[in-house]
Amino acid sequence: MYKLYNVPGWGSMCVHFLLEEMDVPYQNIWMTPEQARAAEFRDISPLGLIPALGLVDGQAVFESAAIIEFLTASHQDKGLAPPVGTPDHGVYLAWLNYMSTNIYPLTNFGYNGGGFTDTPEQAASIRLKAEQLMEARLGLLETKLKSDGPFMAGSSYSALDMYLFMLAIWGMPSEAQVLENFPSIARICAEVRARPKLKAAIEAHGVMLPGSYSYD
Ligand SMILES: N[C@@H](CCC(=O)N[C@@H](CS)C(=O)NCC(=O)O)C(=O)O
Repeated sequence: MYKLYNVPGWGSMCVHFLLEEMDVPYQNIWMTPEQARAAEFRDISPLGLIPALGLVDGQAVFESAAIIEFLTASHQDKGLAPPVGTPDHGVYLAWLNYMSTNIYPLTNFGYNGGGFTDTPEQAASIRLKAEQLMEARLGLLETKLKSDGPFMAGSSYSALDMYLFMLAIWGMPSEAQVLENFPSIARICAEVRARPKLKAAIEAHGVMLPGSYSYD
């Protein structure tokens, strides 16, 4: 059985949602931030980052995009990604990695400058720049959704929509601003929040109400 290393409101959200949507057996391991930062967790996730997914043979997959791709490829019958090896799958991977490498890290810069500075003044200016970049990079997704939607993978709901939902929850300066600026992203968020299979997990992360996530 998979083991999900899960911290409420952290990057394990998208994996938690996907596992619930796929309805595959897994053990949910709730962790505190302190447990995630403890030295022992680095045996599972080398940088001590959440999410991580324990596998049946004792190995672990880390990096959110790798976990999402691994799960959707391992359970293709669940239909939460285009079939592996098709052109649509290539495009799916491109957008998954676009979000994990170009948008997710910006959220880290929202906290104390993401570890790139020790001074509060510099952290504030890093945060401001991260907000501007997030606006532009989410804006690109909004444009894509308008031309190739209604979902991130085109005509079908997929793991990408759950990933985008997580990023919107973390939106800077706020989720409310993201939902107001980007109506197609807002529509995706509303659809993910309304998925019956996800209700319990979304509530467990405390993000059912738009704007309930806080960086503080
Ligand atoms: N590139 C990683 C980023 C993961 C990441 O930054 N996770 C944050 C939580 S959202 C974390 O574990 N931070 C550790 C900490 O705050 O100590 C991924 O996509 O999985």
